Amino acid sequence: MATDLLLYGAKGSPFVRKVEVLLAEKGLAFEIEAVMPFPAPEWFVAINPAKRIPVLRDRSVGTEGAAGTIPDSSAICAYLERKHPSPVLYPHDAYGYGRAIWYEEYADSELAQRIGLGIFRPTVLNRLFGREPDLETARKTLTEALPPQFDYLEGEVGERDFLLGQALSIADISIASQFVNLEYAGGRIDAQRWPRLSAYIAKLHARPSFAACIATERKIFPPAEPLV
Ligand SMILES: N[C@@H](CCC(=O)N[C@@H](CS)C(=O)NCC(=O)O)C(=O)O
Repeated sequence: MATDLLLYGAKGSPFVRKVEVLLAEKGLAFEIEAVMPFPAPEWFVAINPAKRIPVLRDRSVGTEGAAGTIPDSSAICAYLERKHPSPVLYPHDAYGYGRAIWYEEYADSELAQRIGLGIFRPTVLNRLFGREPDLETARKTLTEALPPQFDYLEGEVGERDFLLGQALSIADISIASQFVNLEYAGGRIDAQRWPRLSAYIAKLHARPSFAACIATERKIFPPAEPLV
């Protein structure tokens, strides 16, 4: 076994990608074992009753059943930060730390709901599973539900490359990961209307950690027609 870290998940999940990017930024080697959650296999439900990917197994802790496993991308990333503190991806000052956790939660709930459930699933996943894409839902989400979120992020990003301080943090990784799914569905951030957000996301996606994930995933999710 070349590495202790085994990630259960599937390509295309923004939560799996979030963990992959964090692992890459920390320079940690890992293996992926494919688990599709629709529906999750029985052995997997036994280690994650939420039936969701990702789950990490640290084989230095346990190799069978639930031993050594941690479900949920946020729990996994927090675990990896504690175990492998360099480079620091959670600010150390109390306020910065609180803000980082807020942005992570915002990405995983508010953005994921709109981009994942409102755009990616009705288009990309429908096509992947041989169903008719629901473009109407996706377009409505992109043009009505997402703009207030883009306005919020445009203001938060300001002139910065990173949301918190001078360095990449879990906040940037979580947010940028959701935007990869928007691109796979043919959704774009209008750079005229949200220039800062659009440049911020583009820079993050160009980092080797994100670029490597995107290059692999592109084989499954080829460029889509623009949604609008
Ligand atoms: N809070 C979880 C969310 C994970 C999640 O929702 N994963 C999706 C795939 S992107 C899933 O497994 N969905 C299965 C389902 O909805 O049944 C995390 O951060 O890991």
